[in-house]
Amino acid sequence: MRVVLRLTVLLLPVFATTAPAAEPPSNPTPNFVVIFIDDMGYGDIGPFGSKLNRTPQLDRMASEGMKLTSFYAAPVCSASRAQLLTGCYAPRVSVPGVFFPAGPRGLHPDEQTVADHLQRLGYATMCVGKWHLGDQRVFLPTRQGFDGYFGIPYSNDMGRPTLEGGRSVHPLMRDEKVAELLENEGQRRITRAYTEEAVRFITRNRDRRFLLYLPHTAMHVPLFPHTDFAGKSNNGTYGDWVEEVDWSVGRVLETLRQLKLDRNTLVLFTSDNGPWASKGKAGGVAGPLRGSKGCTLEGGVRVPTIAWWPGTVRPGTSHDGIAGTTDVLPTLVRLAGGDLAKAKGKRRIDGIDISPMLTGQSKTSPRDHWFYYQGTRLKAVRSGPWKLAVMKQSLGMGIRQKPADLNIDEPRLYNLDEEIGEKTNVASGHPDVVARLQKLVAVMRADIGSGRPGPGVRPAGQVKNPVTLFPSRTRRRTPTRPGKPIAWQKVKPGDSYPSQSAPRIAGKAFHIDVTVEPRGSDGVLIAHGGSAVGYSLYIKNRRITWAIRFGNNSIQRLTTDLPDGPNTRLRASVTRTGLGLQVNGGDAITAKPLGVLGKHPQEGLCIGHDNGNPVDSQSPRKRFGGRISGLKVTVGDRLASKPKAPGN
Ligand SMILES: [Ca+2]
Repeated sequence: MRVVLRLTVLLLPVFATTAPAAEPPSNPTPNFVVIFIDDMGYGDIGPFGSKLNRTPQLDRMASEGMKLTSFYAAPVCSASRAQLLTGCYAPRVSVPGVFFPAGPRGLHPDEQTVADHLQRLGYATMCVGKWHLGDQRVFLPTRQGFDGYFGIPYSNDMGRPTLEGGRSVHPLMRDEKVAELLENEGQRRITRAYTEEAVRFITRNRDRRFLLYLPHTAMHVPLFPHTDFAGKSNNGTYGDWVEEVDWSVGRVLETLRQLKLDRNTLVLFTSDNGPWASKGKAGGVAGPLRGSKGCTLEGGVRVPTIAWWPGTVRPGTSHDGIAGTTDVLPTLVRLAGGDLAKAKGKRRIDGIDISPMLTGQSKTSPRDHWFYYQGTRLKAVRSGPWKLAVMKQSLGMGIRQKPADLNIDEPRLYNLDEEIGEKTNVASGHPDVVARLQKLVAVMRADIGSGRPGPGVRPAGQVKNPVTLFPSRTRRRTPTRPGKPIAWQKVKPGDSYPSQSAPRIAGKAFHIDVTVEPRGSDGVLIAHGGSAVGYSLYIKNRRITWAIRFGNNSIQRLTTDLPDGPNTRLRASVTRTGLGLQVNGGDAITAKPLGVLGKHPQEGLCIGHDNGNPVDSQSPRKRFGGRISGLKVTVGDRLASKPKAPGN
């Protein structure tokens, strides 16, 4: 034993001097863990400068590994996942945007994913988390190279109503079957369940080579940190969930250490797109970058990335070379000893093997340019420090401001080394650089295309009769036919009306008049909608509240004292200038609205109560015991505002 030990000690320095990447791994074909966070911004974790979110595990991961500071994903969820798994820019495989539940399309089953390649090389493969590349059976992870699957197969704001109860639920799948239907609150368990599943998979396969793909449901809105984390961070619910994700990363790395697999495992931590900034406090931040999720500014697609492989990836390092999710497939296949040129079902990919950059064999990235697609449109290209934008760009999904410098089609050139926030157009001073980058754009337009698909595009998968994963009511976003109007002079506490009969308030100004005789009773006076959108006017603890829900995590309230006296006249309103609440004809209290109700609430209108999912969870649950008279909802002009975009 002593001899062996001494030999090891003697040999170590020799490796250290001849191979700057430290000693090679004891087994040349490592395991892989790819942790893919949803909607986490460039500035959301400690290693990338966050002072708000505490991420001790990621701080340690970065101190033991390499930060990749110019690593690119795609602007939205499905596109980003297609890119990571196929090694292609998303529009090449016809996944430019986002898939919805029970849609007919998905990633084509013939595409060769990184899991397909590694499975053929003898790896155990597992996907734990958000799939989002189609929810029809032929599109599921188990048909794309993964031995097993566990997770919610699409975004956590894509719940659908069940057939019986009508409550919105999310399917938690085991392989190809729905194991459980989770209501929103059930999502609080999801990060922990994924983590435990990941730990079990690693432990079970400790004696095999494995690929664990761990695309978390977090940090996508609506935010559901576990109760152990809720309310614990310094940064609201978003910070709570970041801290839970950080805990999860720590659990995975600690499992690898305990099983002595750490020196044999490459772990990549990254995000699928930038932060959903239009969600305000419920979205993350892009740090020094401009833009957010859904756009091709750096903040939309440059993501916080860490590579960790003790003994191979040099600890505490940082690399600014251009790389992206397209490069994961060729890098992992190469490290696993595969040869893409000879691989079965060989297809053209855009990815490049970046292992020399990870292992320290190369100081530069093997990749010298990156193309920025939004949907099918080629919006920009980067080469070295230079980024050329060739079309209009937005600040991100759901952001209405259109800055003049982005809202033009003339090419704009930025030097990202000098100004990472890409604000100063230096095109006029560098016509040669502009011309060189325009040539790159022309080559790509002739291949994948821009707007229209080019010759290098392969089709998405498509099924004829898509079905929901569980028995579900058909969701009609807007009732097709108005129902029988409400006879306001006859309404009384306890009444419920179907959504079709309720006044059409989507996008419009409206006000509610009512006279109440509370008789000391709390209760909802009138409510229309539920946990998605709606309004609720209620009395609680001798206070009147006017609540408007604009989305799952977005509610605005106006509250004032209920005066003494038998009858109180109330007018609650949504107008062009804001929300208002007026008592007995006096001055209204007002607030600027967060938006307008973009769509007609699907749930019914209730008088004197709010059944099902209440609009405001803080409203009283029992029926209003006082008297109501003169109740009426009056709808006015259309407000100049667009409905909110659905989630991605
Ligand atoms: Ca996303």
